[in-house]
Amino acid sequence: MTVLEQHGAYTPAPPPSWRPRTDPEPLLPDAVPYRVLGLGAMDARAAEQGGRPARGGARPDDELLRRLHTAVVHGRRFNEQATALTKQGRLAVYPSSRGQEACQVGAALALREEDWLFPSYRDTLAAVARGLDPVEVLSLLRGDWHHGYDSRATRVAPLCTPLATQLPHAVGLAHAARLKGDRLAALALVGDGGTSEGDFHEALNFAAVWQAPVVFLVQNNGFAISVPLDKQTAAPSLAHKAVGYGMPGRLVDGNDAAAVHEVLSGALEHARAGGGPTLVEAVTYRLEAHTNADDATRYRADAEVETWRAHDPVTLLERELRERGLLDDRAVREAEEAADRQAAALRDRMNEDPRPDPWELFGHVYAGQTAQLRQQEDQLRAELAAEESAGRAGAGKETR
Ligand SMILES: Cc1ncc(C[n+]2csc(CCOP(=O)(O)OP(=O)(O)O)c2C)c(N)n1
Ligand SMILES: [Mg+2]
Repeated sequence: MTVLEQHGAYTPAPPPSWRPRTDPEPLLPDAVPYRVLGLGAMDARAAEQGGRPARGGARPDDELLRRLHTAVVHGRRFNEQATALTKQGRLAVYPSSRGQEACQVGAALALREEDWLFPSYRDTLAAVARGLDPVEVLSLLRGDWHHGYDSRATRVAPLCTPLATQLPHAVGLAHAARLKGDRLAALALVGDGGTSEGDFHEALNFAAVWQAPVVFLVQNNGFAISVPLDKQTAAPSLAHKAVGYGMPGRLVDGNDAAAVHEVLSGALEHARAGGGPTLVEAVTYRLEAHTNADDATRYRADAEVETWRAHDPVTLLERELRERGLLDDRAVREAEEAADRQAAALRDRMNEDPRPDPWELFGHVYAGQTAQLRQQEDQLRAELAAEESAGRAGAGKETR
């Protein structure tokens, strides 16, 4: 006898406690990435030809465009400087976000002071654009055991290297804030590759079930090291994944700083107001290798990179500002010179040798010291003392 025969006709019905929040339709992302920059010019051309205006049509204010431009110019220069510091042995590794500056800056400027940012290792610019000290932001990539800045004071979690583990942290913080009655949102950044991690699934599921005030920004830069997106997912877009969790998905042009800023500002405000989480996919491209230790020519064609250079986030903003009469050659030069000065200051500070306190190695491992650590600490003390007395003896000989 089968189970069906035993119990009669089986009518599938959801358990009574389960109620889908909405129809799937409003959760679905747009078919094409949302854009803002260049639409004015496209509208003008369309009007000349008697056509319809371009989709969207939002007009960000001039002041915001200027701020975004200054920040992306500084961001690009910062990426160049940090990459140079790896060659000079001053940074252990650097994952450049060249090409992704609009995502980084758009994200940072969409945050309010009370909000939290949960970055990944590639999101140094977002942390710097939020106002953190660049040297502190680079601490981990310099090889320091410490992540460099005070997360509580800055409301920026450590740059996270284990993929997607920052996402459940962001959801936990956002949920706790809601329980405490704090009106804030958490913005968690993750890469396209990170969306294949279990932590991504768990974070989005919890966020939607709890309606936590959190926004997930996937920077889809085409690759997870050498793995292209088509080997990562069979979904129509990464933003579509939102629907399965019961939250809205938004697709945005990740090279368009104004569009990223607008979409994230809206999603963050929705979250702060109690509307729940949003998944935003920003379509962008990593113009450089995964890190300075990677050779991107082994897995992608130069022609592909060139196509994306034509859609460069810095150029897109510059063109828009020039079209609106807000930027001329002199202003561009001034912005670049200011970015050069900041990069030089960063270089000088990074050229100073850090003086780590060796005893910190043992200080924060366990609440109480273990016998093994005590032994290692004694060994190090003896070695340092021997080095110091050898140094004194050497110095003594030289003066004689
Ligand atoms: C849990 C975990 N697995 C594997 C790695 C090794 N790893 C470092 S970066 C990376 C690719 C990540 O790609 P993506 O999420 O697209 O971010 P992107 O580097 O493109 O910004 C991998 C697999 C890791 N850091 N953490
Ligand atoms: Mg990627």
